[in-house]
Amino acid sequence: MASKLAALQQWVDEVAVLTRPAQIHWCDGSDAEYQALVQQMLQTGDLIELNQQTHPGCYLHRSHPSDVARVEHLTFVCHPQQEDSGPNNHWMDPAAAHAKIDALFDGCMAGRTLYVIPYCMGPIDSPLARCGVELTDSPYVVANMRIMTRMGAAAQARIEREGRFVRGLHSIGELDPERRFIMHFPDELLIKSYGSGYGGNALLGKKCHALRIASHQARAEGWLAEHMLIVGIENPLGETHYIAAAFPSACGKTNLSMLIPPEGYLRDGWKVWTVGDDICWMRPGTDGRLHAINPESGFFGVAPGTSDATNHNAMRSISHDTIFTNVAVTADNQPWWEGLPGTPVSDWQGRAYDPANGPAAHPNSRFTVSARQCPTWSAQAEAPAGVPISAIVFGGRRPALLPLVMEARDWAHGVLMGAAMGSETTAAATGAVGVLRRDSMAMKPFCGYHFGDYFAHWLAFDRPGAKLPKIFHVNWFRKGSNGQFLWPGYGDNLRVLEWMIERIEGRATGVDRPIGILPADGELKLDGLALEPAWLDELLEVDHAGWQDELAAIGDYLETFAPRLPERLRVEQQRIAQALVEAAEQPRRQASG
Ligand code: GTP
Ligand code: SPV
Ligand code: MN
Repeated sequence: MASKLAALQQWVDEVAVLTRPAQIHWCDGSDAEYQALVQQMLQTGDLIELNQQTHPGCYLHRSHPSDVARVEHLTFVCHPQQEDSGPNNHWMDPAAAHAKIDALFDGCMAGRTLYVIPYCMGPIDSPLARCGVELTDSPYVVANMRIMTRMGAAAQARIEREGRFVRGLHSIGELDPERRFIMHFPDELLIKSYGSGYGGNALLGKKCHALRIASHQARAEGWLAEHMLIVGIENPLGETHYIAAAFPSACGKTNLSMLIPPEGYLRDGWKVWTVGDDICWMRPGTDGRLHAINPESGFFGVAPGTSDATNHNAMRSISHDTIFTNVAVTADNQPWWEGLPGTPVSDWQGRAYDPANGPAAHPNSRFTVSARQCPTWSAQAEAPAGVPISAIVFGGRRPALLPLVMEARDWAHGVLMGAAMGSETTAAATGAVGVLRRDSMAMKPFCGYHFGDYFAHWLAFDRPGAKLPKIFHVNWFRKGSNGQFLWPGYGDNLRVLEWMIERIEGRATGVDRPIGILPADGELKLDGLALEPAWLDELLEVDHAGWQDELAAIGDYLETFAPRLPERLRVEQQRIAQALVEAAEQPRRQASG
C-alpha cells in the first residue's frame, strides 16, 4: 500500500485496472525525483537541453503542433442538471460524459508509467489551501506540477489527514484532437482529461481544479476562486496595499504582478511585491476584509513579448531552472521568442526558421518557473492567512471606448463592471484571435457553474460588517487613430495603481461620471512620461453615444443569463444607462465625487 488513506489507494487501484499502466510511481516531490524525470525526458526527447552556460537547468519541450493551447470547445462542466452549468459552459450528462471518456482511458497507459501526484494548492499549512491528486501518464506534467504546486510527500500527508481531495485523471492518450476532452464533475470533485499535454488542459491543479472545481466549492462555502493576479504595492512610507486583478488570458496579469516602477517611483522608494500571477482564492476574514492566497507556487507565463524592457523580473526569474514550451532557439541553443533581441535558427516546431511559416515562437509559448525565483516574490505569499485585499481590478483588451481607469461607485456597480467585461481574444485558447467577446471577471472559460449564480454569489459579499475592497476597471490596450497603443503600459501602470491607492486612502477626489469615477485633472501622476496631452484626453474621455450602445450590449448579454440573472445587476445596468441619457442631455453637468 502506497497510501494509508483507503479512498486514495482504492481510486489509484481502480484507475490502474482501467488504464493498465506498466508501473505506478508515487511522486514524493524531491529534487532527486525531479532530476531523474528530467534525465528520462532528455532520453525520450520529451525535453531538449538548452544552453547550460547561459541557462543552467533550462529545458525545452515541444508539444504536438495540434496541442498548443486550452481547448474551450472540448472542455465540459458536467453538473447533473444542465442549467447548473449555465450557458457559459459546455455541458454533457455526467453518466454519458463518464462513459465517453472512460472508453478512451481503457488501456491507454499500456507500456507507460502512471504517476500519482499529490499536490496542495496554497501554502501547505494554510486553512485556505486545498489539496488534490492528479494521476497522469505524462512525465512533463509531473515536472510542471512540481513547479506550479506544492507537490509530494507533505501534500500527501495533509490529504491523508484531511481525507478529502480533488481527484484528477489525465492521459495524453494519442494527442489526437479528435480524441480529446477536458471534463469536470464538480459534484464529485473530479476531473478527467484526455488527449492533451498542454497547460490548462493537462496541469489539472491549475484551471481545472483551482478555478472550475474550486469556484463551485467556493460558492457553497462562501469564498471566491478567481482568475486574478495578486500584487503588493509598497509606498515610500513602507505601507503596502494588496491589489487583485482579473484580466483574461494573455492580457497582462503576469506583467502587472511583477511590474518594475518607473524611474521616479524607484527613486522615491516605491516597491512592488508579487504574490500571484494567475489565480487568487479569497475569503472574508474576522476583520470583514477579503484575505487572499495564491494557490500556485510557480508561473506558467506567456513567453512572447517578455523582455528586459517589458518584464525584467520575469527575465531574471527564467534565467535558470525553467521549462520552456514551444519557444524557438538561437544558433547557440538559447531560448528565443518574438520581443527578444537576436535571431532564431529554429522555430517552435524545430524547423529551420522561416518567417513565411509565421512567428518563430508559438504565440502561446510559455515558461514554467518556480515563483521563488522571482526577485519580487513576496514573503507574504507563503503566509497561511493570506494578504488583505484593498482593491479589485477588472480589465481587458479594449481598443476603443473603455477609459484607462474608472472606479465603481459601490460593490454592486463593481460587480456589474466585472460581469460586463469584454476583451479581444488571444492565442491562449484555440480559435480566432482579436475578436471582442464578453468575458465576465475573466472567468468565461473557468467558472464551474452558471454565471447568473456566480454574479449572485459576488453580490452576496456585500453584507453588514463587510469591509470590501474598492473595485476598478482598467484598459491598458486603448488604441489611437494610428492603431498604436495610447498608454505605454507595463511599469507605467503603477501610475494608475497609485491613483487607486489615493482613492482608497481618501486623498484623491476623482470626477463622478455616469460610467464611474475617473481621475480628476492632474490626479494621475505623469512626470517623466512623454505622453501627448491629447492622448491623455482620449484615454479618459467618456463617449456618451458609444457608451449608450455599450450599455445596451451589456444589457443584452446579461439577459442571456436570465432567469438566473440577479435583479440587482439589471437595476444597476438600467441606472447607468439612464445616467448616460441624462448626461447626454446636459453634457456639462459633472458632479465631483
Ligand atoms: P495568462 O497566463 O494567459 O493568464 O496571461 P496573463 O494575463 O498573465 O498575460 P501576460 O502578463 O503574460 O501578458 C500577455 C501579453 O500582453 C504579453 O505579450 C505582454 O507583453 C502584453 N502586455 C502585458 N502588459 C501590457 C501592457 O500594460 N500594455 C501592453 N500594450 N501590453 C501588455
Ligand atoms: C490562461 O490561459 O489563462 C493560462 C494558461 O494561464 S493555461 O494554463 O493554459 O490555462
Ligand atoms: Mn491565466
